[in-house]
Amino acid sequence: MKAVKTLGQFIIEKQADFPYAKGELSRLLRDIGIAAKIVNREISKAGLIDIIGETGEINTHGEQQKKMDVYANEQFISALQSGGECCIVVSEENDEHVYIDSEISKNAKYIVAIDPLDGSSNIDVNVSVGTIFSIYRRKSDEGKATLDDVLQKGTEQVAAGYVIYGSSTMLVYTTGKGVNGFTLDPSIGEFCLSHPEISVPNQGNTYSINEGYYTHLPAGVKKYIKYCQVEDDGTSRPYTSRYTGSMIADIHRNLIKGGIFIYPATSQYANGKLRLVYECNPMAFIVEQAGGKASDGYRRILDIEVTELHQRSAIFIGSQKMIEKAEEMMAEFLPENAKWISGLNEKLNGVGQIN
Ligand code: AHM
Ligand code: MG
Repeated sequence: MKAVKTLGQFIIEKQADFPYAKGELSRLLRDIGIAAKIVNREISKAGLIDIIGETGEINTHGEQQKKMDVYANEQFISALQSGGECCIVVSEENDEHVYIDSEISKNAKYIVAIDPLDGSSNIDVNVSVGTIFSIYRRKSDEGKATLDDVLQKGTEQVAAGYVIYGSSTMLVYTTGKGVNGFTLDPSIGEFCLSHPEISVPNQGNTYSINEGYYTHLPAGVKKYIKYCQVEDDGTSRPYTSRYTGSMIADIHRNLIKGGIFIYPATSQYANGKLRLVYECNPMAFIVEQAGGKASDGYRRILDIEVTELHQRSAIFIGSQKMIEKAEEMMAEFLPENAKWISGLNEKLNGVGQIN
């Protein structure tokens, strides 16, 4: 019989990868795992309890807050508070960064950015939703951390992961040494290693984008969509289109089977919809660690300067070859303001050069 390895056992084993660490990161990951189980418990009975629907409040992005968004936010913040390893939480559900105000947490080393319930509009109709998290080491050594500690580029992440509450519940994470996935076994209440060393196929045959926005899409994206739809035996086109409205569900599928997920800038939303700090950066770190690629159409997501907590970014993420193809088409239709994209000329290598 195959031995089961729980998330807790795996985290302890992997602590040896960080010889100078004192176990705080391991405890942080464990706390996130516990909160995920609590949130999962409530989501799985969402139709039975009064947790579906809206709170009547509007969140920081002008969107209706769902009851489950608020519940998940509280659970994760409370788990991080009792763990004592995190000094600040940045959440999609809070306008400002939240200080974990306790004696043990104020000098804690880590900052956690979180989207407690991504795709929450899907909860009312029983489609997969998820939690995304990203962990940074604070820049300052001690005392009260500041916003400056929080605004770090994606390359500075020490760990990132997501939980998908789907037909089964999974936690997938990376600490920069590959990506591993754990499935929740409800009979023992533990996340168990089910997808060791996840690797994204270089090329897939699925594309995910909200084609309802077609009229508002950049010309390069329109061209790429048409490319996906054209018959071509050599490249197994046409590709299949799959878009759930839950980024985690779409990216998780592409992570396992290969594919591309695009949420571009549109003529209505110049920087796209998804948030850099707690949506794009963590997913980019995971996908890169699994051998894939993540870009805003022109440059690597993880290299983008972070200037605001709720900054938005376009994202093209998934199988390496598919992202490169989409980037090639984006480069043919550079926006007028493309000059500010540093290093773009070098990267374009002669295609669509700007002066
Ligand atoms: P949310 O964080 O408010 O749930 O929004 C993020 C979600 C993503 O999961 C999904 O890919 C996207 O919004 C769907 O947006 P749209 O309906 O514009 O296609
Ligand atoms: Mg979200």
